[in-house]
Amino acid sequence: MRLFATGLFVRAARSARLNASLRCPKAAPLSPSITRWSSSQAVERREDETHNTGSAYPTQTELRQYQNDNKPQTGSGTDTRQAFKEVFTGESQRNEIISREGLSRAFVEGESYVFDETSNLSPSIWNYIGRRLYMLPNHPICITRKLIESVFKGPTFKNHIASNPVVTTEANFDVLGFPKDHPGRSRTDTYYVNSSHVLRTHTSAHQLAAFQHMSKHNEKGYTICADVYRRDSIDHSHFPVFHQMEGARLWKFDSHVQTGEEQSDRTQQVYADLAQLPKLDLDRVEMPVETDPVRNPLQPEHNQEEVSAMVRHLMSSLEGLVHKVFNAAREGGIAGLDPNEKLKVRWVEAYFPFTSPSFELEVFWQGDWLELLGCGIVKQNILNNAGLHDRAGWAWGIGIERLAMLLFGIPDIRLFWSQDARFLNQFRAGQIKKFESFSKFPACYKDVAFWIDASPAAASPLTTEPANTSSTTGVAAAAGGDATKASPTEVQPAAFHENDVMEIVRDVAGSLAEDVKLVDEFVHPTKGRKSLCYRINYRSLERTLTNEEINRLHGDVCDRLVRELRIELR
Ligand code: FA5
Ligand code: MG
Repeated sequence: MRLFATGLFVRAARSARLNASLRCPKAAPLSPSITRWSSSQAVERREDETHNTGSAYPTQTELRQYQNDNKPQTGSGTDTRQAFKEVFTGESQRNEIISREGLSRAFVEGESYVFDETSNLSPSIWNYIGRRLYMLPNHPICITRKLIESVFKGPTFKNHIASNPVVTTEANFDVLGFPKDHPGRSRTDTYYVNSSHVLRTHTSAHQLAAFQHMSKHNEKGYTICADVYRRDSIDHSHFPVFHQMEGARLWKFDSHVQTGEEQSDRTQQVYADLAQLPKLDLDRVEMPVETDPVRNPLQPEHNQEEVSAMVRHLMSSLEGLVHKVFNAAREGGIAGLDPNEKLKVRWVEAYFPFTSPSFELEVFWQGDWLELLGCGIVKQNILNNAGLHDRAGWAWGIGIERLAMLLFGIPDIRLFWSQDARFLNQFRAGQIKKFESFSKFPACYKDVAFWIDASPAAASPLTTEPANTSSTTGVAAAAGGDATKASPTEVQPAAFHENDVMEIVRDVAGSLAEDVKLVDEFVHPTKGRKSLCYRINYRSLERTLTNEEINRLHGDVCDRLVRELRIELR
C-alpha cells in the first residue's frame, strides 16, 4: 500500500530509465501480495449523494438523465464501436489498481491495463479519474460544455463525450503524425499507463475514431468533450487534469481529383455555409495573411481557394463561440469586461502535426492576450484513414477551464475540483453568474534549493535523444510537451526534469500547492554543478493551514526530491 501512496509509479519509471537492468513487472514485488489502490472513493461517495448539492460526482439520477439525453447511435461498425464503446457506458465503473505478486494492473472504466516499466501514474492523478465533472448539470465545466455545444449543435454536429481517459499511444500520437521525438511523448510530460497506453493528453486522441463515426453515419461534424491529463507546471491556470472540447466540420466533394469547376463548387458550398453564420461585432486585431510555406503549408490535396474558404469558416465559427461566451460573461457581470468595449481577438500561426495550416485564437482579457484554442485544416491522410477521401474540413481544440474561468470569473483552476458546498452551490445549469470568492486564506511560501545531477537521460520513452528537433521548436503548441523544461531556463540534456518536481509536489500536497516557481538558478563556478531553487506556495482554497501541517508537507517534498530525483539539497 505504502508503495502506491508514495508514488511507486513515478519512482519505478525513473528507476527503469536510470537503471537498464531493472525490468518490471517483476521488478517491484509488493508485500502484502495483494495491494489495492482505488479511486472508487469517488464512486462510493456518489452512491450516498442522491442530491447534487455539495457533490462533485454525478448522482445515478443525473447519469440516467444524461444517458437519456445522449442515446448512442446504433448500427456503427466494429472500429467505431470499439473506439466509442466508452462513450455513454452509463454508470461509472469502479476504478482501481491491483497489485498481486509483483504484477500491477489498473482497472479503468471496466477495462484492464497491465503496468510495465514505462508506467508513471501517481496517486495525485489517479484520484481524479472518473470524476466526470462535465456531466454534473450544475458544475461550471458542464455549463460551459453545454454552452459550447449550443454553438456547435445538431444536426450539423454530433456531440460526444469520451469517458475512458486511457487511449493507445497510437491514437494519442501516431495516427496524428506526432514525430517520434516530439516532447509531448516524453514520460516527463505524459502519464503512461504502460508502454502502449497513456492517459490522453488531448481530445484529438479520438479524432480518427470520430471521423470513422462520421463516415459510417454520413455526419458533417462532431464535438468531443473529455478530461485530459498532462504532467505540467503548477499555477493558477495549470492543473494536471483539465477538460478539452474538440470540434470538426467537413465538407463532402464529388470526387477526389477535381476539375476546376468542381473545386469552385466546393468553395461555393463552404461560402454558402459561411453566409449562414451570425455576423459579429468584434475587433479582430491581427490576421495571419499567409502561413509559413514549410511548417504550415497548403496540403497537396487542397487548393488555395477552398482552403481560404474553410479557414474563414473556421475562424468565423470560433469567433462566434467566443462572442457568445463573452456576451454571457458580460451579462453575468464578470469583472474586466467593459460593456462598452468590443471584444478583441487575434489569430496567430501555430503548429500541430495533424492540421495544416494551423492557428491559435487569443482574446484580450484583463490587460493581456490569453490563448484559448488551437485549430486548423485537418490533414487529409487522417481523413483518408477514416475512409473520408472525398471530404475536407477543419478541427479545433479548446480548454474548457480557460473558457469557464472567463465565463464565471473563477480565479484558480484548482477550484473546479473543489467539493466545498460554498463553491458548488454557486452554480446553476444554464446560468452565468460571477463567482464570489468565499475567502482568501493565507499563503505560505517555502523554498527548496538543490544541486542537480547533470548526467544525461532519455527525455522520451521512445528515443534516447533529448527532444529538440526542428519539427517541435520555434512555433507554438502541439498538444502538450515542452522541450525546454529538461533544465528550466536552458536546454541541455539532463537527468533532471522540472515536471518531476511538480509531480512530487502534487503527490505530497495535492491541491494545497497553489504554485511552484523557479526563483533561482546558477552554475557552480569551479565544480560546474547546477543549483536550482523552487519556491512553493502552500495555500488551501478552503481553510487556513497550520505551520505543522506545512512543515510536514514541505519536509515530505524535500525527502522525496532527494530519494526520487537524485538531487542534493543545498
Ligand atoms: C491541443 O491540445 C490540440 N489537440 C488542439 C487542436 C485540436 C488543434 C484540433 C488543432 C485541431 P493545445 O496543447 O494548445 O492543443 O491545447 C489546446 C487548449 O487547451 C489550449 O489552447 C488551452 O486552452 C488548453 N490547455 C492546454 N494546456 C492546459 C493546461 N495545462 N491547463 C488548462 N488548459 C490547458
Ligand atoms: Mg497551445
